[in-house]
Amino acid sequence: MDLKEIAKNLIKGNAATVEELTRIAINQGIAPQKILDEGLIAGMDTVGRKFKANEIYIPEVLVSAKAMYAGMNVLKPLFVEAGVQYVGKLVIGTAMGDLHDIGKNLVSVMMEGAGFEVIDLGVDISPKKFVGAVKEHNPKIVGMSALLTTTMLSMKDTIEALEHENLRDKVIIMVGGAPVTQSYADEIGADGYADDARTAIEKAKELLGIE
Ligand code: B1M
Repeated sequence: MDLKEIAKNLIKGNAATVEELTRIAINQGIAPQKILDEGLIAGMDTVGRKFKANEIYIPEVLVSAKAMYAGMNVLKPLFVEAGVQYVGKLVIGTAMGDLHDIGKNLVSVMMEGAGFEVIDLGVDISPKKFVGAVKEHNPKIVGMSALLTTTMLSMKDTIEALEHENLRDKVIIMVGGAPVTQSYADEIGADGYADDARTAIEKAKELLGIE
């Protein structure tokens, strides 16, 4: 099977077809990693580039993201069985008091598509919960998303809470969301900032020192 078919259908947002083609590819004996790389990631990569170039917009990205999940859900158990190496673990959540999750979900799915193991904590995540998640999951990266000028302030509290628990130096901290800027990221001592999901992948890889 030509894995480009999976990528093409993912770009079109045909979740059921992506799921079916992923199963067919597995049944044909194609390695899960190859299906992920040349099917799902290749498709999501194109979606990310088109989104960045304003060729497509949020609704299309979300539909493609759903298709990506449909394929990932078929592949995930095989990765767990095979013990496939992820490029790194990311714990991500929306800042305390903030219920916006569309951007955070986009970042999550794109990072997953780029080979990261993603632990998505959800919305309204307090500094205490972030600290607990770092202790529990030992991630390489902690990602925080905020859409309100009020809630972005709690990102600083989370960094301070990690410092207080001597965990700050063990993780890379990335922040993003509409009101967040590079200068705010610098001000609160985050390691990385990205203004969209595609750049978030590039930044995460750069911070981890991988291609
Ligand atoms: Co709200 N809302 N909202 N809202 N909402 C905004 C953010 C607002 C700008 C609208 C406005 O007034 N013009 C405004 C904030 C004003 C401010 O603080 N400056 C606002 C407000 C005021 C509110 C309420 C307070 C309204 C009220 O109840 N009075 C309330 C707050 C609730 C709460 O959170 N406690 C509220 C509620 C809601 C809804 C529930 C109705 C809904 C959210 C649904 C959901 O998320 N499940 C909603 C929505 C949809 C919006 C707008 C319209 C769209 C936000 C969005 O999803 N954007 C928004 C107006 C706008 O932005 N035009 C607005 C699309 C998304 C893909 O972009 O999240 O920026 P974004 O993510 C991008 C990048 O920022 C980046 O990558 C993503 C993909 O490219 N990124 C990261 C994001 N996180 C990242 C993390 C990273 C790296 C990159 O590293 C970890």
